[in-house]
Amino acid sequence: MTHTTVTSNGVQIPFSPDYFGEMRATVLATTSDADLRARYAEDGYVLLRGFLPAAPVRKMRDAYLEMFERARQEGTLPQHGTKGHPAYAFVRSAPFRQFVEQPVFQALAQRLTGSAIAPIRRTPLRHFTAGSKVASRAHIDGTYIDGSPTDVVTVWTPLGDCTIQAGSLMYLEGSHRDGGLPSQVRGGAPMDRTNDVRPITHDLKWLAETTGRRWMAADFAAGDVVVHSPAIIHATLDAAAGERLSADIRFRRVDGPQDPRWDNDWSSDDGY
Ligand SMILES: O=C(O)CCC(=O)C(=O)O
Repeated sequence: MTHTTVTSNGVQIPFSPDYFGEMRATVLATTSDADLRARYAEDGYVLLRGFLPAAPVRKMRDAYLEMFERARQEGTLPQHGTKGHPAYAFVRSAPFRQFVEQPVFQALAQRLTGSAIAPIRRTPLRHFTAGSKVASRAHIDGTYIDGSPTDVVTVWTPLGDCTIQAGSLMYLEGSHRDGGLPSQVRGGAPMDRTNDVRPITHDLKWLAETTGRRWMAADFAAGDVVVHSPAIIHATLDAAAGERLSADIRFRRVDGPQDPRWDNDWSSDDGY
């Protein structure tokens, strides 16, 4: 961790131990199911280094970026993830579907929940272009998906290396254990997008100071994944070092709530 200041949606946050902590990694092979679940409950996330071989992850990245570059050069880029955008076609393509349907993802979600689980078809592909001051605002997934924390798990999968400088995902320490937090801070939180009530804030420095919690961050390499609870507040930094790509691969308990919209492929304007 060598940077002194980082930004999210253009807002600066000092890269210091007052604001940031280092995520801890879990070694799947040497961790029992009970310990894995205990850690997930305690941290609200489980970071798994080298969960996938790096080469197929990089292949996904390259395949998408090739489509994206072609469309960019042709000048035919609609809003990210809408019909006609490469991300829209990509999440519907056979290689991407094969990638997200790898049995290891479902087996992981099963181990973590200890229940029968089913995949959620809708798989967002996030792409923040290099140098753009645009990032995921602080939010909990529970706002976007119907389901209680134990019912849905997200396997956040960076498509390629994703260092802190490149816009890594971060978690507000222990925030999943305080369910009242989002509504407590919402009223007074700075917000750059007033027409959307779902994010909590784009000002990650403000949120850390207001809650007295640090952002837990890590430099990710291709093949690393993080499983997170829909109750934990998370956000990303700006993509200051290259194209920033990731997929949110989700599962739900089969005996939990089911939303028919989960069965559709993602598009960024599906209102969900
Ligand atoms: O990758 C991102 O930018 C956001 C990911 C996210 O919010 C999620 O996986 O729930």
